[in-house]
Amino acid sequence: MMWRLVSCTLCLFVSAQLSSWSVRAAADELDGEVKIEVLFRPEECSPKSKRGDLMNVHYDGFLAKDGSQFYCSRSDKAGHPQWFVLGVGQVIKGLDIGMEDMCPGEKRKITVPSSLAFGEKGKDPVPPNATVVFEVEVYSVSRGPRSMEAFRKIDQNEDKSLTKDEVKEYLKLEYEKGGKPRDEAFYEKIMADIFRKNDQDKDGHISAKEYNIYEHDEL
Ligand SMILES: *[C@@H]1O[C@H](CO)[C@@H](O)[C@H](O)[C@H]1NC(C)=O
Ligand SMILES: [Ca+2]
Ligand SMILES: [Ca+2]
Repeated sequence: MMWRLVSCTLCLFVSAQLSSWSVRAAADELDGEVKIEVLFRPEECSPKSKRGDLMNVHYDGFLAKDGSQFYCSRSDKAGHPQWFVLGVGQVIKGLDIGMEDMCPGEKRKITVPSSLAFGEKGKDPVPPNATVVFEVEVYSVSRGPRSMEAFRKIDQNEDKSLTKDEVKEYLKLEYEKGGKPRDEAFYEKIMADIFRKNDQDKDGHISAKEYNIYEHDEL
């Protein structure tokens, strides 16, 4: 396939930047729609992703106009798939929309108008007003963590603050419930990602406020 021929080594972006690209479209710039093409869907397609789910995904980003690649998670962070919470602005709006209802193993090509991607200004090396195309492959979809119900479940000592131990314990339970227990290194990786994205004041705890920062997004 054409897209695949573009080498991953051309990637210029790091994931820390990607997760901070929370481009929110104003109502008056919703002129384009996200186009979704399913490239592969497993026969047994569940669970299906919804807002608030923790996703583990590989994604490559290309400019629609010439197919050049500007992001590739496979060459970033030693090629580990990326973790993010769906639907809360941790990725561009177009991916939050385009990755709903996906199951592990599913692959999609998602075409995103600039208004739901990097906007009129662009974000180097993405030029202004650029339509972008993402190829995504989902590795896992797990419930939460971002709901008040989940928060209370994770917060075992009920002090309205989540420690790393509490979050890890919760993740382990979730993965064991799903019949897929993982090794310590796996959990450490997720934890690092979760705390980097959510522990805004870097005090080693996720407060209810930090956790619930996207409450207005109707999760
Ligand atoms: C981007 O699009 C806006 C709205 O159509 C337009 O005003 C602006 O000039 C464009 N910018 C560039 C660099 O093409
Ligand atoms: Ca606690
Ligand atoms: Ca904190």
